[in-house]
Amino acid sequence: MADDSLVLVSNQSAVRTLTLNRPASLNSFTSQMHRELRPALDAAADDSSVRCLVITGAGRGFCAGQDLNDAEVGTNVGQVVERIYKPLALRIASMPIPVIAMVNGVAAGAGANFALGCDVVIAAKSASFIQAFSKIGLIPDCGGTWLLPRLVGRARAIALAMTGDKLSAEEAERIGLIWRCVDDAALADQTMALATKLAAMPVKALAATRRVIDDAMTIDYAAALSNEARVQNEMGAQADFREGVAAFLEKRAAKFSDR
Ligand code: T3D
Repeated sequence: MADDSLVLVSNQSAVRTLTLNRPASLNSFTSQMHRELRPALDAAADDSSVRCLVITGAGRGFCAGQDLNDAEVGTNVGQVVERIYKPLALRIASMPIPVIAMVNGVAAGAGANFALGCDVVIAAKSASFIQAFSKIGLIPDCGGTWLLPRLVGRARAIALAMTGDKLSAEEAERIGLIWRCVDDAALADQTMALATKLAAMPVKALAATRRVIDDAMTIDYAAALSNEARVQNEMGAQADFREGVAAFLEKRAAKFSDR
């Protein structure tokens, strides 16, 4: 029987994949999809057997942002952003495990910024990124105003956001908006290879790495150095650190378990 969930959940060893599942509308976000997505993200965060999360879309798109037919559109856009997109972006940024966006097709509006907020973005060559907001009289949301200038600099951030032009995945990789662009046929395998590799690593330290790098963007050099000392102190007290050092000295593969 077909699964009519709007967020499909699958597991491969320690890697969980969430697939946005409204392919006929390029997986644009509806209220119902958000009602399924948030608990699915929380469940991945809370399940200690999950050590890396992959997010992708069904069909030919990744996510076309807010569904413009959804009943909530036009009521109070600011409230939708405050109530839905802000917590969504913060949920991704606070995941205790690495999160990979596997961008299989067009990512537009909040769908683009949802992807860009993930730790690593891998896109198929046929995929594209569109800051579609300007075309409907809005500004970038779901973290776009914060992410874009940090990823590609102010000049490109403003031009991308103002024009709403489609950026190919190859160009997105070239300007540093995403980590990598790969052949369509290789997308799933290359993403799973990376996810499997990250899942076997000390994921607690990987999540802390994201945190300190994000912190460093808003504090001065001395404060960043102090932050490194503080978080390193936390990491140094974890079993993963002891295991990593022991494995190195014993010339064996490490088995990390902290989360
Ligand atoms: O409350 C709030 O709104 C605040 C939050 C805002 C956050 C946002 O995300 S605002 C930005 C919303 N997104 C957009 O404006 C993007 C709209 N979509 C497009 O511009 C194009 O669809 C794409 C450039 C993404 C892809 O173009 P293309 O030619 O490959 O596909 P298409 O034919 O336009 O779309 C295929 C179908 O998906 C089509 O349906 P149909 O005609 O086959 O029945 C199209 O209407 C539907 N679709 C695509 N995007 C959306 C959508 N339906 C509803 N909402 C969408 N965002």
